[in-house]
Amino acid sequence: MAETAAEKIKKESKGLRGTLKESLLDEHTGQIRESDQLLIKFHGMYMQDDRDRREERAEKKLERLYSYMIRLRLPGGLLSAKQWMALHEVTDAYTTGVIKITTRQTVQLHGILKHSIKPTIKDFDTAKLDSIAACGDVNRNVVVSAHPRFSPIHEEVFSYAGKISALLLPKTNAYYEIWLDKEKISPDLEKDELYQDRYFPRKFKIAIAIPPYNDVDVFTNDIGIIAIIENNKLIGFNVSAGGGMGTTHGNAATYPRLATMLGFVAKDDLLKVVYEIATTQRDFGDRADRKFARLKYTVDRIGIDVFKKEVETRSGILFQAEKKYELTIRNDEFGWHKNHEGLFYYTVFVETGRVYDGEKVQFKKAFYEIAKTGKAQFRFTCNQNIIISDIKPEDKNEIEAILQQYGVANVTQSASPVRRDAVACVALNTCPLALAEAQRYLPSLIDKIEIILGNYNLNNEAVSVRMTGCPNGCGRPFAAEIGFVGTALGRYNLLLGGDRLGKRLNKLYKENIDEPEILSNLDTLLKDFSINKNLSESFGDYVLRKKIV
Ligand code: SRM
Ligand code: SF4
Repeated sequence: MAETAAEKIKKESKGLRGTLKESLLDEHTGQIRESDQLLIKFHGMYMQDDRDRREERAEKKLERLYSYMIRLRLPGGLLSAKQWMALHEVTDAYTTGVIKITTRQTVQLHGILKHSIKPTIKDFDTAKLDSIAACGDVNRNVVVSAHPRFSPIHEEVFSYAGKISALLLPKTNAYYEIWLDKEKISPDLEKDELYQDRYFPRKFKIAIAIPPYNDVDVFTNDIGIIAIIENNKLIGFNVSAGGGMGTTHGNAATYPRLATMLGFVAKDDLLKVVYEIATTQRDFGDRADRKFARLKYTVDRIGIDVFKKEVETRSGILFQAEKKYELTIRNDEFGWHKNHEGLFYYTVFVETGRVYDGEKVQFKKAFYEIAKTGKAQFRFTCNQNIIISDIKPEDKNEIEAILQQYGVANVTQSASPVRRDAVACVALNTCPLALAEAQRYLPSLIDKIEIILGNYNLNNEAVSVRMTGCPNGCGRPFAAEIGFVGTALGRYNLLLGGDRLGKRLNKLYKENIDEPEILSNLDTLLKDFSINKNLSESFGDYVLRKKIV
């Protein structure tokens, strides 16, 4: 079968350079050339337009209001105080003003005009931040359980996020040449054994979980790695492959999938095995149809045993039987906690990951003030929240006072369990693929779900609710107890029966329903649940036991 147009663009891109330099210089349009729209993703950016203003612009016969979204590469999601200040200042100078924490432990900034891209990247570079490979057919941001330095093992495992990110980073110098005006280096020096000139068939994602935490939703990744700790020592990792969420409405051949366990490897063998899983996907992945190009389809097409054997042959490492582990927590642990070294950290609830200054809460002011003290670091979680971390006991009161002053502590303490654990993707107005609202709508739907829960004495139920504006699954809705997947403006598929820990997918319950239907369905289900649930049974487990889906 013929390869896709994307394959041709990658091969002819001269190391992801394409005509990006020329596109940037064209002052007649806010757009960049079509082929560059694919290539710019490999540099961590997307061309978008304000969908709220499409009609108005069309009436005025103006081109769409084009701008760019940038996503940082931040393995493990850690920012120093200085880097937070740089992020804040870049946000205010060039973007919509909102810092969006993503479901992969990093941030996105929206609304950057074409002429502001280079200054944005330059400022990030000064702060030792980059957006290389944050998007595109490459390995994306490597995520790792966020709870900071909970034990000495956390630090050791955390370091693997950086190592894997570096191992799988494209070798091309294009980012530095195009955005930072650095010297062109000899093509020989940028020979890329891993990506060659074709890169991966599709995006590629890796997560590392540190039991008992599964805040990274490890099984939804192309490679899901679980740290195995025995007698307080990291001995190695269980490695799984073939997770992914994206589906297409009406195409039954597409499906969400949880990764399949391959087995255990010693810690010194992890990088080799990860590398060869990646090369196997590079060589066996479908390059004729992007819908089926993710590793999950490769694994199912060639069979897990063949896939595993191929990785073993390439790496020279045999997978051992998987080791025992237990994942018991997926949500973030809000408020103050102390780690093994006596340092404090505070997990802030940031609804749908939007860091902004509003009437009730001023996240940006608070975090900027905290960063200015230089007495804390910032860690993002895959649940779109933020951990103010590594605070010495003598500095705790000062940080607490800032969190109080700007309403941050209050927002965190007063939110209900269902709200605190809910996740929504970006969707409208920037996502070109959105069919329905998500982050702009979920908070008001949660208000109504809270009332239903309250009516049945379920206020303390931390039911996991996730919403996305389309079936691509950016908020991992298929791994929630209650998943909403947008089908059209104001309409969603309702999926039920996933578990709270990310070990079981949910199933379609009702198709294409609007808010009144959503609420009446939930009312009936939650009422029955409150009457018939077993002691400490979760809603997802109840739905399954009662064969509701
Ligand atoms: Fe995503 C595409 C936002 C995590 C599956 N995702 C997009 C784009 C870039 C739309 C586009 O292609 O033009 C969205 C940009 C919206 C905007 O305006 O900002 C977008 N994805 C996001 C974020 C920001 C959602 C959020 O609100 O946090 C997340 C950024 C993560 C990051 O920092 O790297 C985000 N996307 C995910 C996840 C969750 C995860 O990785 O843990 C998934 C499901 C897991 C997976 O990959 O299978 C996900 N995004 C997709 C897909 C479907 C991929 C597929 O296999 O079919 C697309 C569409 C595509 O690739 O064609 C997509
Ligand atoms: Fe956009 Fe769909 Fe991803 Fe939401 S799930 S951000 S609507 S691509």
